[in-house]
Amino acid sequence: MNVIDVLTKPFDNQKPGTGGLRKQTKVFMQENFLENFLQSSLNVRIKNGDVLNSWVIGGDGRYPGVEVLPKIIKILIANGVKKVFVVGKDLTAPTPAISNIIRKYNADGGFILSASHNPAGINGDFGVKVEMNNGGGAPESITNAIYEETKTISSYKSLDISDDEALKLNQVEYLDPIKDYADLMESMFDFDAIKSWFKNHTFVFDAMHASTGPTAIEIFVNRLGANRDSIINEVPMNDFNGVHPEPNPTYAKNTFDFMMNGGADFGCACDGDGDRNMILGKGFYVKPSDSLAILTKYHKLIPYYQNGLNGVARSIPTSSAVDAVAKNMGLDVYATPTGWKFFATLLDANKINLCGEESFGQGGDYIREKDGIFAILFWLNILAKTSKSVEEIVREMWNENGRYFYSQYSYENVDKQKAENLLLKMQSIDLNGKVFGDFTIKSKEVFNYVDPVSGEVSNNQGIQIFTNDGTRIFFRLSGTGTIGATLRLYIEKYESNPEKFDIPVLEYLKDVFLLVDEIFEIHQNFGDIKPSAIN
Ligand code: VG1
Ligand code: CO
Repeated sequence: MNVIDVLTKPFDNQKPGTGGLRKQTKVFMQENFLENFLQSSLNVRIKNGDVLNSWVIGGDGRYPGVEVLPKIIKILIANGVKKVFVVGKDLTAPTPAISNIIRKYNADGGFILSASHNPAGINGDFGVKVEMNNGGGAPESITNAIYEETKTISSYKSLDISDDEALKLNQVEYLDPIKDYADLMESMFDFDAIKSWFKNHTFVFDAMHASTGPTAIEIFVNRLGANRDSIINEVPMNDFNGVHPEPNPTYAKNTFDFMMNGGADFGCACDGDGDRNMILGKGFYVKPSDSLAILTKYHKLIPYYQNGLNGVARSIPTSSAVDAVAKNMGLDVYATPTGWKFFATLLDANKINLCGEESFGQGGDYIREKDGIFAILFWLNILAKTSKSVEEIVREMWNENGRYFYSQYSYENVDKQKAENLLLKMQSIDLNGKVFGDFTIKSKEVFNYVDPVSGEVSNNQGIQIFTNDGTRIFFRLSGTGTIGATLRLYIEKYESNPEKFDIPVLEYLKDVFLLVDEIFEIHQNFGDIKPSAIN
């Protein structure tokens, strides 16, 4: 078996985004596109002086993960990796379960073949999340260096063996991650209490035909006694059955409607790669930002957190509900840029033990990825220990702290150049003291982040505006889209009067929404567009 150098030419579009490199599947399938990116990623680690002894390959099961597996194995072994762990049947496993494998087997890194919640298949998207030895996504210093490598790469390493031979190499070990992950969850949560809860409550879990189905069956049905029928869309498919596997009211509409019509006591869903979750009560939708605040409030009910937390973190666009709860409990709160990789240093340094994002993601210090099933078990544990309903839990929090009305608006697939120009303009423009209708801009700042642990600087992570009445507006461009650009607008407004808590969120924020359109000249720039997903 000889190591060979295969000549290649650089691509100019391999800059990793919020969660790795994501492109349309057809773009990824161009000759050497994947190979270039993987070799560039390994080059950066090798140049950093890291010894790459063992490596994990996982994925959310989307096409063409299984098809490209032999190529990846050859590249890894040719680069000196001695042990390759291939995770999941048909390369299908939730990202958090893969993160757990990287940590448990002390791997030096990993490639997760996933474009997360983006649709899959030949007409969908594909992606690679580059993982570090802590089981988390590579920090910006690494992804920027990878991007530089991709601009000049001229060859990649491989082996002169067939695909079949590559799959059978004795350096390759195939792992089923489900047992390890389920054991981990069982060690963290009160499974006896949840088992009792399942005896007299109804439940639905929507796997959206993506990676979480088999893990959900093992945990909720086999270990916790949930009804087998309560796990729906559980068969993983390499195109996710054509659905957009994003667990929110728009894309998990059937489950959302079922729950809003009172279908079960508790409903939930996970995204394509299982790191996001949606939480629903009977006729009640829990906003992800509120969910993070509630997990924080009740953390002592969870055996794993019974001795308390050191601190919590949220991404900057996430609502401040968690800040209010944490303050009451005397906990530190950190605000990081969007993307789970920014939590990793805080988790590694044990400054925080729980964190989350408004985009349906929460997780903790036991791995380095967000984790849909973790958040769901956390909720079940709370329900089982308090004997309250989802709605009661949320309303109690609002009554204690006030309600942070919050919404995220995404304008998908807009002109990229125009979007980038708008962001640049908003970065430089002076808005302080400007009056728009009933609102006066109190402050406008560009969010530049200095990692409190590593000191790494990440500039231009979005624009934050406060108005005179305490409204907070955040604006950034998405880093996970694959066509055009996506503008993300986040609005938060605090309300202390309980009589107003039941005003529908979009109605409550209507005036601010119009203000945002005016400030950012959305219609002037992009014509008559509407936000295509409102979370
Ligand atoms: C989105 C979310 C962000 C999340 C990221 C990856 O990024 O806003 O909170 O961390 O997706 O999640 P962006 O740049 O499109 O806003 V996943 O489940 O796609 O790995
Ligand atoms: Co995801």
